[in-house]
Amino acid sequence: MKNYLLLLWVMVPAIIWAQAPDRTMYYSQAANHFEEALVLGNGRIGATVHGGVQSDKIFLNEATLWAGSPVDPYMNAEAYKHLPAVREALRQENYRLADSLNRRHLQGKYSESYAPLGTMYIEMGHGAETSNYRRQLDLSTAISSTTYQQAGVTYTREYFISYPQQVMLIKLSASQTGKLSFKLRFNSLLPNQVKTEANVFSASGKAPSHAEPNYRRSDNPLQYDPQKSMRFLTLAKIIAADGKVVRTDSTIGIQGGREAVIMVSIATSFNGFDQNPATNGKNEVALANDWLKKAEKISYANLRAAHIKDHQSFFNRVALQLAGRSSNASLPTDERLKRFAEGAKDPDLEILYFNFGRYLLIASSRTPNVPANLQGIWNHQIRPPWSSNYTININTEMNYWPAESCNLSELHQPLLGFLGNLAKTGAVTAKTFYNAGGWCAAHNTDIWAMSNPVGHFGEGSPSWANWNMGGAWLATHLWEHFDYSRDTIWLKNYGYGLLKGASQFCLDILVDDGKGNLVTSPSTSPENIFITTTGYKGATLYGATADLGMIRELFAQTIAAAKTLNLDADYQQKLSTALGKLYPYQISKKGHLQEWYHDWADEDPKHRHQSHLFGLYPGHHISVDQTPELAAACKQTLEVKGDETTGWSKGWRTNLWARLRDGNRTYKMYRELMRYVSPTPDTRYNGGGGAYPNLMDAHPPFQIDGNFGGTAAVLEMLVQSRSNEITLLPALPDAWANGSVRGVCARGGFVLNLTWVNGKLSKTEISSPRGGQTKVVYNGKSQDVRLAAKGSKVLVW
Ligand code: FUC
Repeated sequence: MKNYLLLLWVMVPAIIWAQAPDRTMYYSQAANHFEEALVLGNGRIGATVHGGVQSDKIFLNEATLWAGSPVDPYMNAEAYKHLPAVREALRQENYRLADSLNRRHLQGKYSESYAPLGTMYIEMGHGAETSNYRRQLDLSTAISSTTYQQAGVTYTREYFISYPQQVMLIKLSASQTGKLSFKLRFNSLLPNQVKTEANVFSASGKAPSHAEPNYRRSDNPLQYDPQKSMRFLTLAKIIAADGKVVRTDSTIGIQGGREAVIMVSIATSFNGFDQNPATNGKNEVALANDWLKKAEKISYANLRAAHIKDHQSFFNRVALQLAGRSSNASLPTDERLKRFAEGAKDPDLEILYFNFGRYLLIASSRTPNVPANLQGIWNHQIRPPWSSNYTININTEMNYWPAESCNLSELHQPLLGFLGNLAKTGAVTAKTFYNAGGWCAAHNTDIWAMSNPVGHFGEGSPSWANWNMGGAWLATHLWEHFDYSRDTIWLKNYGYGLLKGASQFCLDILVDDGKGNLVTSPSTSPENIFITTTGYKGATLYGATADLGMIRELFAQTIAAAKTLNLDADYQQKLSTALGKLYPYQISKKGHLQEWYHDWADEDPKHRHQSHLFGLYPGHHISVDQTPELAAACKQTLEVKGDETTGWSKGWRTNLWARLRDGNRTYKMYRELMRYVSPTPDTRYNGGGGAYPNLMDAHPPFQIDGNFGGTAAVLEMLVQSRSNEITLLPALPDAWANGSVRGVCARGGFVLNLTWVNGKLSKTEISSPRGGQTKVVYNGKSQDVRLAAKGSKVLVW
């Protein structure tokens, strides 16, 4: 009977629950801080809505609005001449000298910064007193709303950003005729000019031609060279059913109406990573006007319907249900989060966080060749933390961890397309810094696809500035995309060439360690500091485990890609010979996976980075079933590091524990990732990671990667896959004993629907759009599955 009721439960569509606490965020007060506000996006335009009563503040962004102009990859054209000296210092175990040479000679400029476009204010012509205030975001429609009552009148604002029409829509209404009065105003931290004409206001402005990172002291951190600066235009038009349009030099508004629609159109002059946005930019005026004109011809109801349809074509592909409804589920999201942090159960909140990650990817990753950055597309600061750039020693990659498994493969394309740009500047960096072929990228990149090591020619610590495996790591995304999609044509025409170039660079920089092993030299392990046996604390060494882990994964993938395409037999052979000679993984005296070539101590054994565990996750060459000793060493490393760390680092550890098949520890980490962090007006860099009231990841400060890491981890608990094997419920936590998931993608080109009851699979459906063969494993049993294109099958265990 109990089982029957549970089964009945998993079949009940979530739709009958009025509150939809697994896909609606709501609050009973307006947002004061960014970390409380609700974000909207169509993958290009971003908006952060505060829902204020008298004045609604909306931060606006555009994904391509960056400081800077095309990078000169030849910025340190003779750097490679110093490479032999660094290698020689390392050969002589002179780490101090190696650090100083690495720093002095093998660095380039910092990245440029993602720019805040501006803020739109809707100043309402009424008082501040309200009752029944509610502001919400429905993740299933990507529509946000603010409603409240005042003096017997109900006021409503509804906001969304249309992908099909490329404009933002805000509909304002009052329940009584004549009660709606408001005016629109705009300001920006960037130089801009506001004009009004009839019922339209326009703000045209420009981004800095150069912005210094927020951590670099400078007398002139923001420069505006008219020959280099990117331009932007924002148009806002009020379309009112009634009421009188009122206008000043800098505002437009409505007086005495009942209903009005504001249409916002934004464009920039960005014209590709290698085009000067000032002198050879796109015509942002024509673009913004064109989008506005086209959208205006369509009724609000039709714009809204088309928006929902478009959004749901992604959002509805996956559905997760977990049994149990907490009495907290009907509370405002910030309150639920606080109670959750105190230990309360709230399965719908766990689903909400998962859904929010999928929502964020749909909202931030739809602009060709422009991936979601450190803050997705939402940034209101002129010098945002870490330039809101692409930090590629973990952060950008983490943004895309859920892309394939969550059935959002198309949203991976902005990153994959960007790699084509990066490989171009990266070929110059490979030659000029390392005298190597192929292409590489270092610690950071930006919309201009800069690939050089950063640090500003000797300022940065080599521990982060000189790391050069960014291209290798990013290139693994190409194979992952193929492995999920099995799109051989894409692999042939696009992916393989980039994989080959990234592996070529690695092949060229490997050197013999004097004992017949191949190692990288010089090398660093992202952001960590070793202590040698003589007590020297440094960063530059030979053969960091992380480098070799990434190279192992990349070489194996490149070989697999070449085999799939039946190409380059000789190159395959070269790669496999090198693979066989790489310095093997070492297990330290204390039993953890050794991070350094030698068994050295760490300056900070609990450090947030754990790049040497790459082979366990996101890589695949360490696993509990195939390399149990290495997996046990990874576990020991994680035990030493502990669970308390920054947001993205928690996101990573959650996935690592899932790969170690420890469901309850994974679940514990997932809860840690969702730990309430209070919003603060200033940027805090200390304190543990978690989730802000708006569910955005707190590093702190806000950084979006942890959201995506958490979303990926949810599916990693339910399905794990390799090219030819899928494991079902590999790390199911006790807390999730009953549930179902639909639409999960697995490597090999498969899609799965699972239902489980009392911790046991009760139903498994597997399908394959292109057809394929795999082994499905559950609970120690396995079945070979072969499906024709569009074929599907129900598995019985
Ligand atoms: C790396 C991390 C930091 C931060 C920054 C954006 O440098 O070590 O924690 O996430 O990227």
